[in-house]
Amino acid sequence: MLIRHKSPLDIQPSEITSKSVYRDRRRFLATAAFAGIGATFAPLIGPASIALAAAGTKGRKLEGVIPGPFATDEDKTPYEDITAYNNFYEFGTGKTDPARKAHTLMPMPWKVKVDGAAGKPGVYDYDDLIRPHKLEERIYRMRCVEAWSMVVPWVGIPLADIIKRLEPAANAKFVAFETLVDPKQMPGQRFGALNWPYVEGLRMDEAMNPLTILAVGLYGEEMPNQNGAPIRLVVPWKYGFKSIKSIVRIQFVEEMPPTTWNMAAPREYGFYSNVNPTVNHPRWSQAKERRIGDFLKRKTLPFNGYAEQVADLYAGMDLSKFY
Ligand SMILES: Nc1nc2c(c(=O)[nH]1)N[C@H]1C(S)=C(S)[C@@H](COP(=O)(O)O)O[C@H]1N2
Ligand SMILES: [Mo]
Repeated sequence: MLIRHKSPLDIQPSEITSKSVYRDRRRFLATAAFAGIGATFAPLIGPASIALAAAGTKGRKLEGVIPGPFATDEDKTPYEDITAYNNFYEFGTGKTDPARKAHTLMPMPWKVKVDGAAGKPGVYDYDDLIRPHKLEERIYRMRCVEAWSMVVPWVGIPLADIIKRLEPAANAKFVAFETLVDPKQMPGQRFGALNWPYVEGLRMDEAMNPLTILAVGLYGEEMPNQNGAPIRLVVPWKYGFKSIKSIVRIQFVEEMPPTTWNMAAPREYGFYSNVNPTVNHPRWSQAKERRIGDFLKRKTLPFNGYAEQVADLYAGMDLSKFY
């Protein structure tokens, strides 16, 4: 295993302060031990160079990122956890599979097909889809249906801005998304853990809500493969599985589209999948969650704490029925 060396002069203060040096240090020590580097050397290296050594494999910095309108001030989950503990069944069902295996995904060049009831259908290059927009940082709480959560500084674009450019027709009531299918790049697709492609969908008003983004990075850097490079959805008031990764198709449709987890287990996962502490999963409680890195659990909030922004979307709906 190689450790990439960088001059200590290259380091940006933000690289040290925005990420957990402690985690970097742990990771470096593990790497050093694995590489057969005497652990006795580690204490001689200052925290900055330790962070640098661990930073060797991180993505490229994204330019021109502006602060977005929504940013929780809770502690951000360290980069190392956001990129090491993932659900991305295209690379296996284990939480560490994506980090270990997603290097075979080739996020560039990348094309997204836009079809259905759109005034501007077509096959868009990543650049055509993304470049006309300003990149924003959105620091969101993310809540997995498995009752763990993270705080992620995403970089992305309001989905509403992209949808407006694609000119959906009046009869477009839902937006459907699809993930890439290519077992060469996504070895987990050789197995039938789920039906491929992974598909998801939103009602048009959910898709147009200002909280909903198409994310292209995190911590100011390009999206790591395991987090859904190069483009993934982020819908912070819904359980994590709605936030579909590595999107290759956006389709405007009239009827509610099928969704992967609803098809896999309809009794357990509905279309809406709003975070709701009062509606338990048939096999476990949803009242609490463990924030990655915390010891104690915390209470889960209705709509994951975003009720003020989104509760109106569901006025008059029985959310125990439309789960
Ligand atoms: N294509 C695809 N998208 C996916 C998944 C997946 O298996 N395949 N897992 C989902 C689930 S269950 C969660 S919790 C989030 C995890 O995102 P993260 O790894 O960036 O934290 O991705 C979601 N998007
Ligand atoms: Mo999830």
